[in-house]
Amino acid sequence: MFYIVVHKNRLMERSKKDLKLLFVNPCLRPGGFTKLLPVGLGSVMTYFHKNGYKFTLLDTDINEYDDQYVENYIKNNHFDVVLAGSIVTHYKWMKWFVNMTKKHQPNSKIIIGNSVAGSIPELFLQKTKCDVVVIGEGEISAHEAVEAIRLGKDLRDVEGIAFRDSGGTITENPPRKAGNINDFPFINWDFFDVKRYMIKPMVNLDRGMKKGDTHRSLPVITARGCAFKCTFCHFVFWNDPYRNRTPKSILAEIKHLIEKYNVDYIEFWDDLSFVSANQVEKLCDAIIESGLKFKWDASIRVDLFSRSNLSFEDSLRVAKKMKQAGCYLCGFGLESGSQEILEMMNKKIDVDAFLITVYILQEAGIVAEVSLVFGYPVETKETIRQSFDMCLKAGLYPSIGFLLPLPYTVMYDYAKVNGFITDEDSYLESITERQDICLNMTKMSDEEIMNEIKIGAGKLNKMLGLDLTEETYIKTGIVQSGQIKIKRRFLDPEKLKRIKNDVSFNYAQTEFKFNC
Ligand code: B12
Ligand code: SF4
Repeated sequence: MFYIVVHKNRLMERSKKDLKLLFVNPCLRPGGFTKLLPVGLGSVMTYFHKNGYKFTLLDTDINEYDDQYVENYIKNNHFDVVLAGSIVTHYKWMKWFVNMTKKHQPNSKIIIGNSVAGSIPELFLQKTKCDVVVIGEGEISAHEAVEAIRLGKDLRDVEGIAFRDSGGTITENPPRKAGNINDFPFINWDFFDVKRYMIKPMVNLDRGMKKGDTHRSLPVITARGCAFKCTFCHFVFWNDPYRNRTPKSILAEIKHLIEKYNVDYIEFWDDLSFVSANQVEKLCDAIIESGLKFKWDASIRVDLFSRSNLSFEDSLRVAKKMKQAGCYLCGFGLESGSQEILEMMNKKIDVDAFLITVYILQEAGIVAEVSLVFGYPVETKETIRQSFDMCLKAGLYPSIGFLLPLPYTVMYDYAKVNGFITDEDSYLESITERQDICLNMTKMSDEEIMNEIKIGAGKLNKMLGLDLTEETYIKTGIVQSGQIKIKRRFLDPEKLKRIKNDVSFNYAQTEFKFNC
């Protein structure tokens, strides 16, 4: 039974079946050579589906719909609620999308999640005609907001959102406590054109693989959030404790993906997949025991082994087990070769741990992928050199990026306080990607920074025998690091400096408190 209540703003209590929902997947990189499934959106849609909702998906990414197409679609199709989410670098597009949708569908409710709105709820509601911003973890908050809209209930009772009421007042509700990560349903990829998304080129070629080889890959989230708080970083689970799924739950999802889509590669797209060697070892034991065959990659930190205070032999044993369990690549940030900058980043790593980790991974046959962040205010030519020196010692070509102050980070506040950002709205409209110098807060000119980078990247390019040109030092396209032939220096385990372990408990059961 359902009943209809006519409301001032034409909202009516409806059955779930009658409420027309549209989910929109924006295109972050038009023309991008690989298309990546939107895990967050997929998870929210799956949650709605599980709770009895039907919906339409407008996937502008895989279909490469241009803005004119999107506008025509919105003009010609009516929806009661329109939901979308994206990273904050997509602010300009999202503003356009929200205001355009409201123009054509003034009575639709618009709900926006992910960092584009959730990291700047008040600003987003001020600068757009959005009705509800979902802050942080999206599944339950978005569902409750839609339920409130459907049933004509007060949005004030929905935790984890900010909204504009009919009088135009903006209210931010109390945050929602993080959900149990093992309880969220496995993402139902059938809502997407999954086949077109899942076939990808092997970027880092492994033994026995040739250029042009592809893999069938899908993402799996094994953990939400991170146990650290670097000053340039923000992710939507920032205010939640670090949570990781049980090996049983992760493997059940992977088994399902293998059986249903015949995948052979899994991307663990976590902020931080493994915080300790113990955690990764448990998962590897479970993978090996399950007999499932697939390759995978994961996000780790430079101190994966050292933080657990493992001996060199034990670290290598764990890394070899990772390889045996299918680990193909581990990505991590050295960020800088300067200890002073690492401290300003609140990175809590020791530069020396980097060389040891790279060595251990490579000895085990795992591709190590490292990223650097240039452009902290105290960056100098010397510190840039120090960063490249570390990469030269390790024999690794890094992913090169620049400090891109994003809302809800210490460096964003720094940029505001020091007058680098005076108008947030126009700053956010102007930012692109970390591969571009969007805001230079150093004492060097852009040219000076770039020249120093060219020198360091040039040396690496030569040493590693890559065919990069000055134009592709930063936007490399594909660096086939699996093909790089370098002579590895052997490090003496006795002489390795280790960071004393300060974390030896299960992060999944821990609430972290941070000072910054
Ligand atoms: C995959 C990925 C990408 C892919 C995106 C592919 C895609 N289709 O999603 C690519 C490679 C394109 C990408 C690019 C960039 N990325 Co990225 N990326 C990730 C990564 C590894 C996984 C994202 C993910 O799946 N998360 C898991 C899901 C469960 O979380 P979620 O997406 O946040 O979703 C939750 C909420 O946000 C919300 N939500 C999400 N969508 C929606 C939609 C609706 C309707 C609602 C209501 C709620 C909602 O609910 C979800 C479930 O709780 C994250 C790290 C991470 N683990 O989050 C970084 C991350 C999102 N990326 C980040 C950054 C910095 C970038 C870049 C700016 C880096 C760069 N090169 O400059 C670029 C942006 C490019 C651009 N053009 O703008 C930052 C985000 C920073 C920020 N403040 O937003 C992250 C958090 C990494 C980090 N720790 O720094 N990225
Ligand atoms: S940069 Fe990495 S280690 Fe630092 S807070 Fe972000 S996800 Fe965590």
